[in-house]
Amino acid sequence: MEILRIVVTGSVGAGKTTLIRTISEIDVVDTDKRATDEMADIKDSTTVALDFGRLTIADQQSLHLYGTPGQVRFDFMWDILIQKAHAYILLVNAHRPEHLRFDRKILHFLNQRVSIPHLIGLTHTDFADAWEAEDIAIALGLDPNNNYPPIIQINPTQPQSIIPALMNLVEQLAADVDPEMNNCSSIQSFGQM
Ligand SMILES: Nc1nc2c(ncn2[C@@H]2O[C@H](COP(=O)(O)OP(=O)(O)OP(=O)(O)O)[C@@H](O)[C@H]2O)c(=O)[nH]1
Ligand SMILES: [Mg+2]
Repeated sequence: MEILRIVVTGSVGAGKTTLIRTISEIDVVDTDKRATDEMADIKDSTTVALDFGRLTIADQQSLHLYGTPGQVRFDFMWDILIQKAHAYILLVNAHRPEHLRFDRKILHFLNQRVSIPHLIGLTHTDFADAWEAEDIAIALGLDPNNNYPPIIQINPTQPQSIIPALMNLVEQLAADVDPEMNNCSSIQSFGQM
């Protein structure tokens, strides 16, 4: 069985735990605890260590999804989780521009640590005043002349919205291993999910 470990990271309330709960085929192992500080204004609970879920994408291939905490006090978990990751998704809440500075910090940190396939998943784009992808790219410090990662809208509450993002990562991974592999069977069957 081939296991691809995918880290789902991003700031508080971006939708990391929700994404993993929505797509996982097993009961998610989560470490959400009741929020007691200023976080309580945003939502009731927050991840303090990690989330874990699994999705089988082909006969002998599955994705193991690891969600990080979003709060800065648990930032050491980003380091622990990213070391063994094959790819990662940075979820960015397009409706909370005040979190973009922190998202930029996570992105910078991860790219210093690893060089692996990744993408930016924009959440909360259903809010009328959500930021546009181009503005978020600028705020994250992405350089348009320097081939930046895919930016994909994701609604973490909807499996159909999550699958294209996961497919994109699997395709990036396959292309890294062998540029001819974009036609491999797991990608084709995954696309039909
Ligand atoms: N309307 C809307 N709600 C969303 C979207 N994405 C996530 N949510 C909601 O936002 C909240 C996000 O909560 P979590 O999934 O716990 O967020 P998290 O990123 O795990 O947060 P921490 O663990 O605290 O860092 C949930 O209530 C989701 O249902 C979206 O795209 N649109
Ligand atoms: Mg969480």
